[in-house]
Amino acid sequence: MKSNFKKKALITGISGQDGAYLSEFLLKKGYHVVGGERQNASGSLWRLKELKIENKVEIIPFELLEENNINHVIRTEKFDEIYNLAAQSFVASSYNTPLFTSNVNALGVGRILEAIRHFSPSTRLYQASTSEMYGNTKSKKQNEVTIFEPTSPYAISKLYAHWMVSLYREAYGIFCCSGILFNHESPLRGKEFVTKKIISDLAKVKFNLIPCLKLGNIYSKRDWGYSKDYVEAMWKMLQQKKPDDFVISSGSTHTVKSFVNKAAREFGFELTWKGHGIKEVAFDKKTNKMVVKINKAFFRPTEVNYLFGDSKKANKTLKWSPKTDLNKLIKIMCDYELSKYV
Ligand code: NDP
Ligand code: GDR
Repeated sequence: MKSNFKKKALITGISGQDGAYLSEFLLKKGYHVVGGERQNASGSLWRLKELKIENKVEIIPFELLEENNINHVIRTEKFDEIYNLAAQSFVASSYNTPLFTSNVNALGVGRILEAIRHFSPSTRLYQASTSEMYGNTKSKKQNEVTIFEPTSPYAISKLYAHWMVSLYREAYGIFCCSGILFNHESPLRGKEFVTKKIISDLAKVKFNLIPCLKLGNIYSKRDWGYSKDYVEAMWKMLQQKKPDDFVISSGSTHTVKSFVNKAAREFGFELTWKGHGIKEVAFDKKTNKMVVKINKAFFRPTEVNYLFGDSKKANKTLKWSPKTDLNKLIKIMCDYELSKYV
């Protein structure tokens, strides 16, 4: 039942990285947090357990592919706020499942917007947009007015959702915002994403559990921030007087290779790189052991080469700025990884 003292929020994708940190954040603010979880065989809420909040949130079935389920949930629960974090979020997978990705990430958002419009028009919606929508833009820094040039099925699906949010705001007066978030990571990041893969595999190399770390394109640049900082910006967007879109980014950009070098140092490796292209390898200077090698299986059919966000608007309007720089983020992630081995 809805209390007078608490706002009630639905977080879709509660089992994901951002879902966990946003739950923790909203609970601290006194929210009644309802988590939408899709039904699957593993049904894992390990991230909520890790943050020791699994018993503090209410879990309900939620499936972005199922219109009846979405209509029912939004009509009966009358949320103050919905944070739509659910998505097929792995860019590389979207090349193998382009239509499924679109059904979930694009039409799924259309389903939520229609349900809000018809059954709960005063509910505020946060939509998880992405820097991937910029694709290979020529802009040196990307902000809210930079032209989108999406280059993957994932980015195209997210751009549909982004424009639908903008349309429903204009056409129907729904309070809906898109946060254009640049890459953000944490100890709870999914293991298929490059930062977590690098750190988890470097730890395994250190403890001789695997021979080396295998990567694809190490020359793409990403603007990496900390998920725990970024969920605060999501909340701030929904507390504004007027709905709007905001870029959320860290203020620096680095290559994957630079991330590897920094993380390797945390594990006691000093890397020296040799060779070019798929023959490039990194050795540890002290032991001469091969630590990293390139594997063409991890390259994508198209790549986003360079992302660097400009979040001045969020800084000015939301009074939001990142608190954790890349070195600190890497240390947090490496310390967490090492704690599993002691
Ligand atoms: P995760 O991949 O960690 O989490 C995605 C969540 O979506 C999981 O809870 C997953 O459930 C759920 N989900 C997937 N498909 C469906 C479906 N059909 N119906 C209902 N739920 C579904 O993502 P993040 O937490 O990293 O990201 C959150 C959102 O922000 C995503 O939309 C992502 O695209 C977007 N984003 C992320 C950025 C980042 O750097 N992390 C940057 C910009 C945008 P299950 O556990 O069952 O798989
Ligand atoms: P990204 O994140 O595609 O930016 O999407 P990811 O960590 O998967 O890739 C970042 C960059 O690293 C390169 N790369 C590899 N990537 C992975 N996953 N595995 C590898 O072995 C590897 N080797 C090199 C990639 O080619 C890429 O250039 C993330 C997701 O969270 C999206 O949901 C989100 O929208 C964007 O960030 C912003």
